[in-house]
This record gives sequence, structure tokens and C-alpha cells, in this order.
Amino acid sequence: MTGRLIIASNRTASPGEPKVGGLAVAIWEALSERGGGVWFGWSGETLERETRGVRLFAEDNVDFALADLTEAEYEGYYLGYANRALWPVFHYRVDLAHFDETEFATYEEVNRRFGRLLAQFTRPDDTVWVHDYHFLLMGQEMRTSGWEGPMGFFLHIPFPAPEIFTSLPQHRRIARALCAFDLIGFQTERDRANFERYLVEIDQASSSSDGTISAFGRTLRTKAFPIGIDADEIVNLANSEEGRSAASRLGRIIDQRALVLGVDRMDYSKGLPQRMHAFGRMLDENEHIRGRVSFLQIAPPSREDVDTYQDLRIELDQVTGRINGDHGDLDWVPIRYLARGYPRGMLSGLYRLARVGLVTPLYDGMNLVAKEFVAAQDPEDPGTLVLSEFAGAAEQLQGAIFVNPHDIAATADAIQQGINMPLEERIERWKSMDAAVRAQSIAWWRRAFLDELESLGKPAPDTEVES
Ligand code: ADQ
Repeated sequence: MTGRLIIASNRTASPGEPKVGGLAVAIWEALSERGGGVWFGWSGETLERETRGVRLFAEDNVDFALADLTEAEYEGYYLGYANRALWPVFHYRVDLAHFDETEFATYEEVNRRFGRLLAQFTRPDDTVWVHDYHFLLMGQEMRTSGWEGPMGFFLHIPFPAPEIFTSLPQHRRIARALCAFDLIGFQTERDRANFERYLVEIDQASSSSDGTISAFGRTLRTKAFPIGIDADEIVNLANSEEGRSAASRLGRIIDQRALVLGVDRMDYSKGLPQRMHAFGRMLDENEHIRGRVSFLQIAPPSREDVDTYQDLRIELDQVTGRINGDHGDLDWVPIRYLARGYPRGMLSGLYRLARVGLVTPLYDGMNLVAKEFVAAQDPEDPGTLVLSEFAGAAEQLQGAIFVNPHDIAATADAIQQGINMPLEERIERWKSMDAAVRAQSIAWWRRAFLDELESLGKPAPDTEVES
């Protein structure tokens, strides 16, 4: 392909600043590699009433095109429909979902406005790649604005079973809009199959074994592209001055105790209270382990303007206090819980120090922490990974100790198994996981998606989408 790559994601990297984090680097490299491109998204700024259109910044051969949101848009589109309806439903938490027609109307309006803005930047030979649940309607808006070229979408979060997806009052509207894309990428085969089943069972679509689906008057391809990491980057970070000094700082505090480590955004999908209860239960049941193990949970608060997230913070404070009060001693605090983020170098050093990585989301699209934990290990003395069977990463990391995170007793056993696992078994399991992490890296992910999209060619001109 010769044309430019046009990427749309709700948040972009900051123009002119180092690109930090796997996804930001992957997108940046994809754009740079093409010799030119546009990265379009929300500027991160909210203005009281009027927005300022799109602001352009050039960095090397990439143009950043950033649009503001009004405060009402931020409330209805971002905090509202995206994070109070789509996020919980797509993570199987219909009980936490808040369905509000006016929030959906704002979500639709922002997708429309952003779709039109983005369509202005396209040239006929470009390729468009839209990311994530903030922009589910954008493809259709782009088609309505006249864009006929190749256009793909990648969903970073799970796609739920049709029985759950249909709880969204606007499920059909969303599915129809998604079918405006030529290729939809999912994290796992499980997600892809859920989407296909929804279209076939609810909307009488027809599908074939290669993931091609015909629905709403369009033919599109669906496929799983599990997102990955740059394993060598994590190895270098773990061995960097920053990584080593973080490990030695913590090492001094925990002394000779085995480190159990959790690193997550503070989100109810990550299963944090359940994980702490499981750790408490493991201490209850294993008197000999008390005083010999230390659990560090790093969880910076996110989306603090959404009530459910404030409730989670309160719950975590209580659970940790309770377990530490019950089990702690003069010279031992069982759980260290830090409600703040740390630089990637420090995290990588801590991953390497840990005996057990605890990654137990109740549901998760992929979970890159699981992969980063694996990559950071010392090949001669690797830690073990306790992994939720409901994380997308479970499809690839077969060497993990799998748990159902709702099963507190089984998770407690798994933590204990991780602490006590003999070196030989740890090495064997780690090798298989490291090979999987390296086989489907972040570079593989972006190339695989774009190769697939571009192999589909331009859609026929008569493939209009009904609105
Ligand atoms: P997230 O829900 O944010 O991402 P995850 O994939 O675990 O979840 O983390 C993304 C990145 O944030 C990782 O690189 C990690 O190092 C970093 N991070 C997490 N916790 C941190 C902490 N406490 N301090 C500092 N950094 C931290 C969404 C989906 C996932 C999917 C990703 C990518 O929910 O399922 O894997 O997108 O597609």
C-alpha cells in the first residue's frame, strides 16, 4: 500500500513528547513506517461550550489532528455512554450499567462530529484504522461522509455474549454501524465468535468459516488479533538503573519474603477486592506462610468522576485495612497497597523481583500486565503467573496457573501453589509463556491487522450502509 495511514483513537500520544507505552509506540511506529499519516483523537481538553475545531501539530511525517470536547460532551459521551454503559456491559457488568438516552445521543453526536472531521483528512488512497469502544459508530459516520476506502476497527475490550450485548438498548444501532468497517479485529477468538453469533442469531446475518460476515447490506471480515508487547523493551527496562533500583528499594523492605505482585488500573473489571480476599484466605489457611510473604498491589485510580470507581476505592481501602489489621504483626504488613502509578521502568524491575504475579481480572480484553510480567522474569529464576481464565491473555499464556477469580478458595490455593512451585516447573512454564509473548508481539499485531485490512482491497462502490 502506498497511501497514508489514518488512525483514530479517543486519546492520542502527546505530540512532541516521547511515546510511552506499548500501544502508543505501536501506533506511532505504524504511522512513521508508512512515511506519513494522521493520528486523530480527543485533545484531552474540555471547553465550556464551543469547541475549536481541529488543531494540527506535525511531528516528523505524522500529523496529529486533535479535537476538543465540550463539558456536556465529556459528560454524556465519555463519562456517560462510553464508561457508564459500554464499559460495564462489555465487561459483563450489566448490574453496573446506566442506560440513558440523552447520553447515547451525545455519544452519537460526538461520533458524528469526529467522523466528519476525520473524513476531511482522508485522501482516496489512504487506509483508516479506528480504535476502541469510544468510536463504535464512527465507521458509519465516515461512510455517510463519503469515505469509501479501506477502514478497519480494533476493539481493545471484550465483545460480550449476545445475551449480554442485547441489554444495551441501542445494540442494533451499534452493530449496524460496526458493519460499515471492512475488518473488525478482536482480542480473542471468544470475542470474535460472540460478535458473529450476535449478527447471525439476532440480525440473520450469514457467515463463513474464514470470518467473513454479510450483514446490514455489507460484507466484512472479522478476526482475532491478540495485542502484544515489545518483550525486549521490558527486559531492558527491568535491567535498567530505574528497574534495578526500584527492585532493591522494595527488596530492602520485604527482606527475604516472597513478593506477590499485582499491577492494575483501579477498575472493577480487574477483580481487586476478590484478589485481596483470596490473599487473606491464603493467610488464614496457611499459618506457616504468615510473615514469609508480602503482597504489593499497585493500583492508580482511574475515571474518578464515575461513582462506581469511587465506591471501589472505598472498598479497597476497607478490605486492605481489615486484612492487615487481622494478620499483620509488629514487623510485617501483609498487603502494601499503593493507589498511584509508577513509571514503566520501575514496574518492570518490580515484576522481575516478584515470585508470583497476580493477574485476576473478572473480565479483560487482553491484559498487557500479564505479558509484561512474563517478559520481565529472570530466565534462570522466573516467577509464576496466576492468571484469570477470563483475561484475553489466557488464550496464549498456557503456562500460567489459571483461576476463576470469583472462586476465592481456588485463588487462595493458586497463590500458595505459585509461592511454592519448584524451580524446574517454574522454568518450564515460563519458557512456554515467554515464547507465546514473543511470537505475537506488538509489532506482529499492528502488521497482522494492517496486512489483513489491506489484503481485502477497496470495497465495491455499491456497498452503501443504511442509516
Ligand atoms: P487496560 O484496561 O488499561 O487496557 P492493561 O492491558 O492491563 O489494561 O494495561 C495497559 C497498560 O497500562 C500496560 O502497559 C500497563 O503496564 C500499564 N499499567 C497498568 N497498571 C498500571 C499501574 N498501576 N501503573 C502504571 N502503569 C500501569 C485496555 C483493555 C485491556 C487491553 C489493553 C490494550 O482493558 O484488556 O489489554 O487495553 O489493548
